Amino acid sequence: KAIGIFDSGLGGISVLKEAVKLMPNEDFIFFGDSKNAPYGVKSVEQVYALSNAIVDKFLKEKVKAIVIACNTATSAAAKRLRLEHPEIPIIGLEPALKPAVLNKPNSRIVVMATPLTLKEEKFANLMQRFESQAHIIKLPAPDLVEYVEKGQLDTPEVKEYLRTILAPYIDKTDAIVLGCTHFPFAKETIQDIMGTKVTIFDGGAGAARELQHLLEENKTRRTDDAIGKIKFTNSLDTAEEIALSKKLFSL
Ligand code: DGN
Repeated sequence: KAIGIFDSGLGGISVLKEAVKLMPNEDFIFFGDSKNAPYGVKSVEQVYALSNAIVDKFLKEKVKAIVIACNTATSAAAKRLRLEHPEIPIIGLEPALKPAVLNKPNSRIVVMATPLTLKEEKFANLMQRFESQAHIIKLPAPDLVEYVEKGQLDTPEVKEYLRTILAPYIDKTDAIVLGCTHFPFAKETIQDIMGTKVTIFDGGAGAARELQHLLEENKTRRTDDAIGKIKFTNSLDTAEEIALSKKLFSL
């Protein structure tokens, strides 16, 4: 059985890459809801409804686990989806604040994410856990989602946008947390702007490890060493969208 991974667009491919790296023998189906992207500026109810429809679709495809490769959908819908679908393990994504805090005591950390992720209760709880150990700043970056959706990772427009929003934090930041799965694709551009002293964290590898752990616990981890199949699907069912998905995967 395959593992279903979805995102409100193509960003979740950054998580798929980590999962494939860790478990190359598993089969994966990636579903990008690019037609409805971005989720980051929608209401909780809308994000839940869209995510629930994707979970139903994956259940029909008989996947063995589902990864919500989207911080926004995780904060808005993961809890409810898990309660409503106890028959399937559902893994979510959250901003990698913990590793950033543990990396350096009392550091100054900028968390980049969508407006919805940053204003949801889930992030407020996460922030509360760590705010006595670090100086944490929330930086919404919704336009970066749109750029990555268009395959723009280091064009002059992206650089200009990132330079503008990051300007107040240059030379005043120890770490950046990429709290949106679209953002790792622009990691190099962000690193160039912030300089090499800034450490960048994202949640993809952690989510992949959690997935592996869960499959092992459920005894559904594939044990042979065959090369797994990866299928890219998208709500914008066009050749361009699938080609862009494959390109992002190969970066
Ligand atoms: N990739 C999504 C996330 O991790 O939050 C957000 C994309 C969006 O729809 N704004």
